[in-house]
Amino acid sequence: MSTIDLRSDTVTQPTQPMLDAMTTAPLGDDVLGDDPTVIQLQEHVAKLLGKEAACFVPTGTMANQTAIRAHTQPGDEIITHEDSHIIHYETGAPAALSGVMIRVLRGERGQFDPQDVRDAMRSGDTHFPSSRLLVVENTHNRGGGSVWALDRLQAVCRTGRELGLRVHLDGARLWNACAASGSSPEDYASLCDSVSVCFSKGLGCPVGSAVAGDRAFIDRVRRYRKMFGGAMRQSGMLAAAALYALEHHRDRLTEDHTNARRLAEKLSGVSSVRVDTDRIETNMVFFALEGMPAPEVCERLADAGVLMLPESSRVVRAVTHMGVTGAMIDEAAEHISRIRV
Ligand code: TLP
Repeated sequence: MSTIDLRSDTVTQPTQPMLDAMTTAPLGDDVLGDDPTVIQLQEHVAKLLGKEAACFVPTGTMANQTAIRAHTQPGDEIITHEDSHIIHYETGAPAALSGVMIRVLRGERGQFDPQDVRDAMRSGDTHFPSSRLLVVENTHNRGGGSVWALDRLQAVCRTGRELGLRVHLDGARLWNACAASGSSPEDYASLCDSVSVCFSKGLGCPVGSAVAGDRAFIDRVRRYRKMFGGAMRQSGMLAAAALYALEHHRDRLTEDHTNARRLAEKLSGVSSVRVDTDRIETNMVFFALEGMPAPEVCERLADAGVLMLPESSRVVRAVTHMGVTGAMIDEAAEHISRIRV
């Protein structure tokens, strides 16, 4: 039985040309600062995001957590949406690694307005933690892969900065946001002090993320990368995959978005399925099957070779990526339509 894996866009396998780029890349020792391919990637990413410098790290989690550590002091407070990845999927790391509190904002699809940020700011009263960092996420994972409109994000970030906050963008899927909105990575990054991006999601690399920001900030990130155990040696092999993907795999992200829409449209014709096709902005589809908990839907689908993950007790998440074709989407939709409650 062949498998259709829609659990995440992290499941992709490297292509042969990507592997060729990895095995022929010139290597050094990145802890000693002389891996030429890592240096090339960091310079390229910094330029792409319009920042002074960038630091290559193994994962999106480490990108976010080194950034949080570099922006804050223990006891500080982060302001972010209640559905943020840094809250739900990073093992409590802001508390464990940076000793910070998190104050959450509510809002549709992972987004909020300048007034929400103003309302969450602490005054300088001695009782309170210090509001230090605003974290935004684009695309927003638990928001269903939603894309921030540039002007809304601009208003939110401007307000945060006027209030004296630093602003970090979790851009694990910034490439998808750009493919969907037509805005450039630099358009979004220019609104923020720091940005994390991933190469191991829609871009199809086996490993790798980066943090970008000003030079002094990136020097601190590099130090925390070492502290958190993420400084690697001949990591040019991994950086080569990222350089390859940035050049060859960004333009094709719209195919993933088309496939997500195709899945949602097929499912909207199935009477037992609840799906909002208007909410498909990038490569994620959230849907529910009436009368069946999401874990059971996923189990039934797995028996048919279709893999998805429960997003909550009722909602299932399907994510499209490089390894998924339109025919696979049709087959997955067919299996979902055959589930009987
Ligand atoms: N997201 C993963 C899981 O952790 C949920 C996924 O399958 O979607 N920021 C955002 C917005 C992310 O979606 C992710 C990964 C990360 C950070 C962390 O990246 P990694 O997995 O490389 O640590």
